[in-house]
Amino acid sequence: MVNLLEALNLPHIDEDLARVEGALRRAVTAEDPFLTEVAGHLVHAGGKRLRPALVLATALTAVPHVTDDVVQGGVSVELVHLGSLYHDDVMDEAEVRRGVQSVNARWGNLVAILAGDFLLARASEIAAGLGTEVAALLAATIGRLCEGQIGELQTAYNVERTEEAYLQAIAGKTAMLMSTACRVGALVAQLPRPEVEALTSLGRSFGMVFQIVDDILDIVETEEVLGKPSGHDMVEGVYTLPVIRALALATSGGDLRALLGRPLDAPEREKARAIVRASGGVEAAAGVARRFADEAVAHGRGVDGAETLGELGHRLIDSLPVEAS
Ligand code: GRG
Repeated sequence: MVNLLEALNLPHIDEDLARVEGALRRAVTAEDPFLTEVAGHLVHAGGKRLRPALVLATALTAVPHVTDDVVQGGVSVELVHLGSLYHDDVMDEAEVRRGVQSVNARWGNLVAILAGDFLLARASEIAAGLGTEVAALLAATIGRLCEGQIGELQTAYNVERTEEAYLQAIAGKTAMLMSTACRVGALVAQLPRPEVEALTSLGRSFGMVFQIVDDILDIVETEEVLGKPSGHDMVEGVYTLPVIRALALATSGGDLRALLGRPLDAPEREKARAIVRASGGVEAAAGVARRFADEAVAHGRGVDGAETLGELGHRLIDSLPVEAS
């Protein structure tokens, strides 16, 4: 998989992300040492820091150097992301996240939920320091994440899940925060309104690509490459775009429909993955992702210095082990 931070090709990315890292660690420090440990757990575990990098990248289209406000913008979006991961892992009963034991597995659901709330509170506090518009944006983003996740829950194990329902769910659960990251960078760097809007749309389109690619990888990649069991979405009843496309095809749809609609054991999961891989559904999903990547390029053309950022979705699709159809 392509390294997106490298693909952004920012001149001082290591130094700038080191500043984000310092501020992030300070932001998750609580008065209580136990809460500090729990809230810092996934921060210390790593993660790509893609969303703060998007804040930096959009801001750097307007300003020559990353300011402290841009750093704080990056911290606030990463904190929302972290808070959502804490809650998501409770919902999924996940054991592992970012290569370490998940917070819920280590300390239980109650602690994980409260620590997730704490991260969201810190995100809100930091956003408020960046102005009313950023504060309102972060609040609206948290709401959209919840809506996206609820949409996904409502269609769990539903073999009639529509492509529209899928796209709406991922727009909320993933693309909104990528879009917000780009908007925060643009707002804090005080770009003119048309550029703010173009970068917001760019982030949204890129976020759609990011999630579709993630959903494709769950079907096509091995557990070793993913660092988690593949086919997990189907096991959990989350029928993503390659599956929705395979279900719609006459050749694969019937066999797949007979398997899905309920939890799967390991042999059933492998059978379902094989059907989807052979169906052409993966290539069709990559084709949809490519259209969102094209949209991102078009939005990037509206902003001087955003060409590389606009191309990021294409870099991701190029790294897939399948061709788009
Ligand atoms: C309370 C904010 C809040 C949300 C509640 C649980 C929930 C609603 C939403 C979950 C949304 C979710 C987990 C979406 C998936 C997002 C995603 C693509 C995660 C993986 O992102 P990466 O690959 O992860 O950037 P790293 O670990 O590298 O940061």
